[in-house]
Amino acid sequence: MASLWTTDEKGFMQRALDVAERGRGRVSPNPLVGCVLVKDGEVIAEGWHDHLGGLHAEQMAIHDAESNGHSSNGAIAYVTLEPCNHFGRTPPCTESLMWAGVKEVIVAHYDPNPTVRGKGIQVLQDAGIQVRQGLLEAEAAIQMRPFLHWCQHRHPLVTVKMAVDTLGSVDDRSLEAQRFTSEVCLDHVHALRKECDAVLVGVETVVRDNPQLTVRRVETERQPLRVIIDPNQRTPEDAILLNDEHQTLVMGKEFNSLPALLNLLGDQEIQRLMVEGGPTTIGNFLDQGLVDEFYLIHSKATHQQPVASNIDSERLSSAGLSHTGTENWGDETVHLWTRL
Ligand code: AOF
Ligand code: ZN
Repeated sequence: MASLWTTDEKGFMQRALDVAERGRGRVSPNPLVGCVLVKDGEVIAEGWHDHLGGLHAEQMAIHDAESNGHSSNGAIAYVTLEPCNHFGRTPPCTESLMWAGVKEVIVAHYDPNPTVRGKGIQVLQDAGIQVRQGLLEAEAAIQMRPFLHWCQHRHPLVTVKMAVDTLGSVDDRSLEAQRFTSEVCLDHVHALRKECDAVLVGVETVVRDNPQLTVRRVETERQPLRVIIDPNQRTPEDAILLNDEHQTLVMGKEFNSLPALLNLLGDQEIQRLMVEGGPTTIGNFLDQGLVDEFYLIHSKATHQQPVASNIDSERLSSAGLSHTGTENWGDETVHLWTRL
């Protein structure tokens, strides 16, 4: 079947997806959204949802057109998410688009938010604006995956990060707790943490590493909620997690059932949870089929007294994950496994 969309149209929506990236790590629990306004085949303005509480993408694009001396009247808006039709942190984008005189709106992905669902497109059509939906929809779905996942399930997308040595070991018992991956790799880990609303470890990790679990190596305006699974109250009183200025939740034995914990986090609008625990905690998430993404970091180090990760391709596959990519993070090779 011939493509419904022209190359130019795809290019404009791709640009909307690209500008949406500027909000990454800054907009949760809202999705990343981008918008470009096109007139006579030229982009006259662009906008994105920049930070929580900031303008929505469409409104920023309309504003951008005005400040560049362009009129939005008669423009086509390419927007990665169905425009909202509700008064929330901002007034409805549907009204802004109408007032701006936009003649057509092309949408990548519908908005599954129950207060918006379907109505945004309907309202625009009722106002005589042509609307087409579905352009680069799959790409938009990947970009806003935690938001879509949370709208559907009301609990967070679970992203696991685990580093192993050449033997598949996560730690060296012969040494004090220490990092065995490169500095550049650590930068990537912090960038990934920044995209997550919460970071979880088991109490073993707190006892052994006394970690901070904050975002430090990349710029950020907020810190993730830290979560410790600690059924037997073993978190040391002087643990950094309990004594710095950031928030930590200690989950006791009533949260031995992980789905209940995920629901509780979902209620707090935690849309993406990073699990950085040791083999026991990560194994529990895997065995219960609760992992959506797994970053397996392969270091070139070899431990003297290895602690087995018990993670291999077979275990990841049987937890419902597929190998979807390989990246280099400094000296390390990272295999990404994803629930498709
Ligand atoms: C849009 N354009 O750029 C975004 C939208 O609380 P609010 O007012 O910021 O609304 C958040 C909801 O609006 C969010 O859950 C999602 O449904 C939609 N986000 N909509 O038209 C945007 N970020
Ligand atoms: Zn909006």
